[in-house]
Amino acid sequence: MVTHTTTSVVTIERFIIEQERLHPEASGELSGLLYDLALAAKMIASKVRMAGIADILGATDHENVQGEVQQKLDVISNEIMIKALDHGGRLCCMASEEEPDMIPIPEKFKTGNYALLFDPLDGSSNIDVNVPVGTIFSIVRKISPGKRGTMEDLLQPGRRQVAAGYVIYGSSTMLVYSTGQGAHGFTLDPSIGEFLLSHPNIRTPDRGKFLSVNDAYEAVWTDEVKTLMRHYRGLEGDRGAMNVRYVGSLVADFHRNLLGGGVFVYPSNGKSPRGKLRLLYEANPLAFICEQAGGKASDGTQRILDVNPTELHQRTPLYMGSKLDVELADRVLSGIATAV
Ligand code: AHM
Ligand code: MG
Repeated sequence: MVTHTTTSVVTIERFIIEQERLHPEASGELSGLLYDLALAAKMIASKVRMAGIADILGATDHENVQGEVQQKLDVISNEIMIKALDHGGRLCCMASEEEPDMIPIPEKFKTGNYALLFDPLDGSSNIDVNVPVGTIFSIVRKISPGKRGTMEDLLQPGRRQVAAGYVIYGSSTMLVYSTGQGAHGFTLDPSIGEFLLSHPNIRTPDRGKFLSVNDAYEAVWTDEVKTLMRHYRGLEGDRGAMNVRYVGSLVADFHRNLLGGGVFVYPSNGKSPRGKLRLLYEANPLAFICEQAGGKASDGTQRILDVNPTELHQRTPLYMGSKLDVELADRVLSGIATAV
C-alpha cells in the first residue's frame, strides 16, 4: 500500500484567491496587486541575499562586472517595486519613501482603483552588517475623481487602508499581510520560489515580553516618556520589567514583537518633535497589521490609523504592539494615570 506523506500546502496565490471568493463583488484587482507585490518581494529578496557578494564581484570603485555603476540596494528595491507595479492597470498612483513626490503611472499604462504607498527597503543602513531589513506597503482605494491619482488618494488616514503588509528579509524571507480579515504570514520556500502559508491568523499577546526602543535618546526624551520607560522596565507601577530587544530595523523589531508580544517605541524628542518614522510608509501599514493581530498603535495622543495626513513624508511618534502595553503608554503620556 502506498502511503501519501505530502501535506497540502497553501501558496500565497491560493490563499489570495480563497480570500477573494469570500467577496463575490470583488473584481480581482486587489488580488492582482497582491500577486505583483509578492513578485516584487521575491525579486528584492534575491538582491538582498546577494548583498555581500555583489561587493566582491564589483570593482572597488563600485562598478559591477559589466562595468555598470552599482546602485545601493534601497534604490534598486525602489525601482523593482515601481517596475513590478506600474503597468498592471491596478494603480492610479504610488508614493515611496525613496521619492520626494508622488509617482504617477506612466501615460502608456492603464490605471486602476487603488493607490500604493511603500518603503522599499526599510533599515537599509543595516545591510552592510547582515541584519534583517524589510519592505513595507500600504494600499488605499482611489477617491479622487479623475483617472490618474492625486495627492488626495495618497493622503488618506490609515483606517482607510484596504490592505497592508511587510516583507522581512531575515534568516528566511516572510511576507505578512492583511486585507482586514486577520494578519497572515507566508514564508518563502527558496527551493520552489513560492510563499507558503506558515502563520495563519497571527495573534499578538495582550501583554508583551519585549521592549524595543533606542534609549540613546534618553537625554532628549520628555519627562512623560522617561516615566513610561520606568514602567516598562518595572521600576514604576506594577507592570513588571520587559526585556529590551532593539535591532534598529523596524520590520525586524515589529515582527519579533508581533509574534512574541512586545511594544515598539519611537517617541518624539527634543531634537525630533515628530519622531523619526514616517506615518504613511511605516506607521500606518504596520499599525493596520498590528490591530488585525489584536494589538494597538498610537502616536501618544491618538490611534495611528486615525491621524489625518497632511504631507507625504510626515513623521510620527510611534507606540505600537501588545494592547495593554500601548494602552499604558497612552495613559502615562497623557498624564491621566501612572498605574497599570
Ligand atoms: P530608514 O527608513 O531610513 O531605514 O529609517 C528607519 C529605521 C527603522 O527601520 C528603525 O526602526 C529606525 O530607523 C531606527 O532609528 P534609530 O537609529 O534612530 O534608532
Ligand atoms: Mg524606512
